[in-house]
Amino acid sequence: MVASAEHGISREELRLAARNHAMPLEGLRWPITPVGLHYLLVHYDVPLVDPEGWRLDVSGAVERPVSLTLDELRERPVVELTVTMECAGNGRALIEPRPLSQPWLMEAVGAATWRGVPLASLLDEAAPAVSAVEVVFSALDRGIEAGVEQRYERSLSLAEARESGAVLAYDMNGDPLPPQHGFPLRLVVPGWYGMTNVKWLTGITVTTEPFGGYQNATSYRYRRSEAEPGRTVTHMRPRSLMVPPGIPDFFTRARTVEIGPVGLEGRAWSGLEPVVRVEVSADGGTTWADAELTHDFDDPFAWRGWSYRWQAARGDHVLCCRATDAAGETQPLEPEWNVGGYENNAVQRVDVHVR
Ligand SMILES: Nc1nc2c(c(=O)[nH]1)N[C@H]1C(S)=C(S)[C@@H](COP(=O)(O)O)O[C@H]1N2
Ligand SMILES: [Mo]
Repeated sequence: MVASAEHGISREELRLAARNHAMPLEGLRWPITPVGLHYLLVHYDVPLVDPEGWRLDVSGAVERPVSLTLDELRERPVVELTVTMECAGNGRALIEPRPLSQPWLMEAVGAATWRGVPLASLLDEAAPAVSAVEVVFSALDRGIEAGVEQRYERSLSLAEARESGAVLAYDMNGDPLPPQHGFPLRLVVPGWYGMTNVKWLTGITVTTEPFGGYQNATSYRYRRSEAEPGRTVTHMRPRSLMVPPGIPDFFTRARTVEIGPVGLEGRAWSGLEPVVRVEVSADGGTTWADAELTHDFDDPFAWRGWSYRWQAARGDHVLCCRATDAAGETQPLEPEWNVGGYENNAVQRVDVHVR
């Protein structure tokens, strides 16, 4: 289902947009996004979870099933990691015609420090069978999507589950997870798009068959047409964003800045390889100049800061930024259309009036 730009935003899209908020772009100023500014996406309803009755069960094709309370999880060896997380549908509302779903512009992102238990250690303890192929992560939230009633569930291959550095997180930025971000426990898989990071986690099931659940087999597939099977959506493509300079117009959010030197800043990230370059354009992407990169975190999947000193001349300008990762992948100027509106990492454009 799609809508053209001239159709405007429907009531349903507006309701989704109001429930699932983005990070205001000035939030890029913080190296770790304050919790209330981190983007939010909830497919169904935020569940109310009683921590006393809650358990994490590791079961299926394992030698030793494990069932843990929250206190037992907190007593285990701790890991902490900072990751930038972005929704796979970020940029969806900028693709023409617009796929009908959560209508993100480009701010469905945030960075947080997660603390919890390494997934690999728990899997080792449960001892997956030699015939095991996948690990399914099951959550407490339920709903209906495209007519399919389900609980939110996603799988990883057993190798990905063991080797991706995934964490079963109970703290976000030093406090217990807030309800909307998955209390009491969520999966965090560094470098992957948001949908992989299952919130309200309660079950981990090792399987000997590939998981055919909706969120893997039907949704989150990159397809150019409804007819093709497509490929799975996995790691975040390289992307950079800037803090819009100057002051905004209330309604259009167009920017006004004073003539002379203007400090531009932002952040850049990528899910497969680290970002090695950010460039800035002041003419809508015709000419580019290198920005300076900072290295704020040792975690490879946390974003990097960038800055650039722009000599603003009187008139109207379109500012852009683009990131390149260590594999040489660069952000495109235009998005590539696909059915779900996924992986749109086209460069940001910011209209600025210099006076
Ligand atoms: N149980 C559950 N986990 C979930 C979701 C969900 O709806 N239910 N949404 C996923 C999607 S699509 C994204 S983008 C991220 C968003 O995480 P956040 O809201 O903490 O930013 O959570 C993922 N995990
Ligand atoms: Mo998402």
